Amino acid sequence: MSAGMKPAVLVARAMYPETLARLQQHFEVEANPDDEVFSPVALSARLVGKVGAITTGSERIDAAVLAAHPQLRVVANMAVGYNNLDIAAFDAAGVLATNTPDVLTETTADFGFALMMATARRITESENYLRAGRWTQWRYDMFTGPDVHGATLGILGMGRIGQAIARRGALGFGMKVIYTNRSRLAPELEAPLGARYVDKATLLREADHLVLVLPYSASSHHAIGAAELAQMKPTATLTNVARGGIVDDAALAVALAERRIAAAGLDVFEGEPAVNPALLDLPNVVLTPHIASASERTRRAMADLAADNLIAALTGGRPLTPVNPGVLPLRA
Ligand code: 8YV
Repeated sequence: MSAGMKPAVLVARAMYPETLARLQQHFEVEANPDDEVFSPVALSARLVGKVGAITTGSERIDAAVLAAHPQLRVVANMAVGYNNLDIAAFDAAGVLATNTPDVLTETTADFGFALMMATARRITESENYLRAGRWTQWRYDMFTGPDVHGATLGILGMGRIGQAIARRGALGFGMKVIYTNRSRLAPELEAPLGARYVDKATLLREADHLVLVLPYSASSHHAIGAAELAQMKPTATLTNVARGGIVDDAALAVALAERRIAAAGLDVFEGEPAVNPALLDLPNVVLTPHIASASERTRRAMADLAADNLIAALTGGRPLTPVNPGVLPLRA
């Protein structure tokens, strides 16, 4: 880079114009206004000469990509989850990864709770019935489902979003909260929620509404499969606002079809945006296109935080939310 030239960065997907304008004050920005989802080959071509990138869950950056682009110093992921980034490879290459935690916690918890309620109270299923012109009379057992208030809320993955969902359930709906997590919460976090730390078998057995909010990794792949679904109550619901691949979607479709659990709410899917066709045919599943963090304000906050991280990392500042701070300070 010759003196006076701005460093080049890639913004891999379409982005708020205001965020792009801010990035352009510091960088030569290659944007993607058409919002094309790049194939690995196309992404690699776009990364030539770039020292930084803003990515989303749809771009995978692994050891091969990092090796092909040794000039790359920082990847700012516009998501709290970063399973699309191979962090061990980032560490090995000395490249910084950042994510967007905190700013989306409450918005994602709102949606997780709403999806759980829609699932339990059969909101989309009954709406489809109404829209299809099938509602001709009231009936005592029409679209009855399990209650939410007072029920047992099971949380798998009690991080920031899991705790925010638990708070809604405990304080707003009088739910009993049980949770399974890598480690037990501190007593001052557990106590106000009345939350009980249980093993996974107890969680599956006791939850009336099980909500998944854990990160995706090799160890959480198919954390909910046929064996786990078989341990749940036949009246229970399952809600996934975490990542596709944590649930075995094919096994879930079978369990829903055979009514081994009552219903499911899914915002994330294995191989999304493709959705297992077996799920599409079922009435007792609420399906949404990965929108749990999609409030206007939160998406802007995520974009701003990703941009702030990129700017800080490349202008000698301190990135706000590094995933692998061990690589700091970045090489010049
Ligand atoms: C994003 C998410 O919308 O933050 C996450 O981990 O799943 C969502 O908020 C999605 O990952 C796109 O980057």
